Amino acid sequence: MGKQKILVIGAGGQLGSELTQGLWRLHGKENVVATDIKDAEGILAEGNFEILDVLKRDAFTSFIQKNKFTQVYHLAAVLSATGEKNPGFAWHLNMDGLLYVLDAAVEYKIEKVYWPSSIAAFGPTTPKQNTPQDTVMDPTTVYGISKQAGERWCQWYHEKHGVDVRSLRYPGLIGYKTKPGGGTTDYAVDIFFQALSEKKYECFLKPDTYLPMMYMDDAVKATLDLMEAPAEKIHVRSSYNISAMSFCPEEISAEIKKHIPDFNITYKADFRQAIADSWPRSIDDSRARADWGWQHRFGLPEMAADILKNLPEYLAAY
Ligand code: VAH
Repeated sequence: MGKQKILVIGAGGQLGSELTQGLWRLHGKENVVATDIKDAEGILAEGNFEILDVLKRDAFTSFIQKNKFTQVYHLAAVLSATGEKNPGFAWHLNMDGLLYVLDAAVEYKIEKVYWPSSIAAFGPTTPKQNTPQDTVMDPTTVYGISKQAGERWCQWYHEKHGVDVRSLRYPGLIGYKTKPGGGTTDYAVDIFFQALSEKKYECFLKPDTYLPMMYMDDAVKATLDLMEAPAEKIHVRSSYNISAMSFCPEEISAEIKKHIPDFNITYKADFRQAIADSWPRSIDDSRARADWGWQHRFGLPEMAADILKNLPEYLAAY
């Protein structure tokens, strides 16, 4: 593989800010261009950053043509809860944004494209436990519908145009370097910020709502491992199931209490409960483990300890 030049679209988001740092470590800061529709904040400002709106198609395509990127990580998307409040824009960004990237990959022969799918592509009739790689998918959110359709488009562009596009069906991602971004699983992000600042948290899901989750460090490693794997090992061109753990609000609260004994959680379920109830409880990711050696490292205790150790210092620094 020759000299790499990497573009990250939506670098300012929850995944983007940490994946960009992983790309700096792998390829060198000078070879990564992080972009978003608003100015860089926090650690992102320490690398190459430009304002870029993937939906401004002509300007986006010219940017791709001028910079001769070898890889594009397209992360810009509206998440599940926010998408239900603005379905038209969620479909426009999540669907048209992906198609503009895939068309640019064909036209300018971009070597590799990464696009995130989600367990939100599954729905209420999908088997809930150990959800298989290939199964019924009847998503009930605009976000989930866009992820299911996006997976089909990724496979189509690979088969019809040879685009080396790769994808992961992320579970709920938990990180501490950005505030929650409008996801249904983001209770498990916000709870840490609230536990440290207020020692209490009002959860918008019921205490026994089990969902597949993953620590951001594992999500970044899975993404880079997938993208660095030889093409002949990638047998799934829609999107790979990956998983690390499943937990419910009651369990993450108990884990936080081990570090902050007087932390208190209350529950007030809202519209996001119905979204969570439509998703799997646990995921079978044996195909990813077999094809390219996926292996998670963080369970709930390790994740909670790592976040509560690092978050205070990170908040003080940024
Ligand atoms: C959301 N964090 O809640 C995202 C994720 C599985 C959920 O895709 O919308």
